[in-house]
Amino acid sequence: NDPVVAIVGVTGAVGAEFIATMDKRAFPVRRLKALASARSAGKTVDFRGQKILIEELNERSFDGVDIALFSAGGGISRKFAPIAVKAGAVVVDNSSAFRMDPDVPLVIPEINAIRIRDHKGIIANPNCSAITALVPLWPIHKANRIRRVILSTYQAASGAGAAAMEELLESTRASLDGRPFTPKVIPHPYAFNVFSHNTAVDPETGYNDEETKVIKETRKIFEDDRIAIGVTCVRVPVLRAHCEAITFECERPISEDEVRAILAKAPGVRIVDDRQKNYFPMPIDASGQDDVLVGRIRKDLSDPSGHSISMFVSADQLLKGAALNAVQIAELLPQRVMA
Ligand code: 11C
Repeated sequence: NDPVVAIVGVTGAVGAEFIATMDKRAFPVRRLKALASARSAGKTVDFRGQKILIEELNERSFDGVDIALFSAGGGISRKFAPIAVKAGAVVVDNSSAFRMDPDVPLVIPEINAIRIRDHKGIIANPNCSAITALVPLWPIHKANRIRRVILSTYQAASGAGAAAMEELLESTRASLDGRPFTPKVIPHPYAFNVFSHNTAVDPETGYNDEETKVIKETRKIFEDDRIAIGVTCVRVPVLRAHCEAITFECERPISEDEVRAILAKAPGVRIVDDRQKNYFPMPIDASGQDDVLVGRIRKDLSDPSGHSISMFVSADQLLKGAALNAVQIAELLPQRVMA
């Protein structure tokens, strides 16, 4: 009675990690349907020693499918997720299409797995910058409510897709060779550069879409509309792990030792915090890892009241930021889905 699983966007950076993550976690699969655009149809992907033929996504793709993992952009999700649900599948959607829909649970299993039971066919996977911050912030928030967060991201190329990762590599090679390079995917020269996140900027607030998502999704996942959040999202020339500098203010005083003790027990968190060796979370260590690495845990010296702590975190954008979180959700789907 193992489920038939469809992956929509199987040739993308997240699609490949869906397959690797299901394999690593021995996720039960009766049959895998590999779905992508017409461009990739007819190619194959490897899954558990088999070559699976990639099929073009169409309106009949979900017949007989129990679980559909989507990562092919908001437009594809908006069109095909309802079709998949109608065909009887439960959709775990990695896009932002349905995240703020009140009928759609927005789930990080370490935080609100319980919300999965409310689904009406679609469960949304949060934005990767939100997941990276919230996995370590949640157990602190539970112990001593966080009333304000200021965070800045250092985001990897993978968040903009496989083509952006390739562009980072290509533009770096061109730069080292002294060759000219015209960006095709990213709106700025990527090699040896840092730029504000490549999503639309609201002309009134000055916040880009990524920043707005972090604010809205945090409030929905924490079920706390009062939490005050300021965010700056920036892209750095790193392949696949995001970093974030986070300062938070709690309702009651909190010490760095208390934060360390809470995080030492927190699921999905690994403390990397060696002041002597100046060794803290780095994308090179977070890449390929399931946990959010947390370090530089220290008192925020700008708040003499003792309510505020700063820290620095890093997590694999393709794993905990996307595929791993989605597969963890799929693992928790009620048995009836698999019947
Ligand atoms: C990035 N976080 O790193 C984005 C990618 O809302 O799911 C994912 C965008 C989203 O650029």
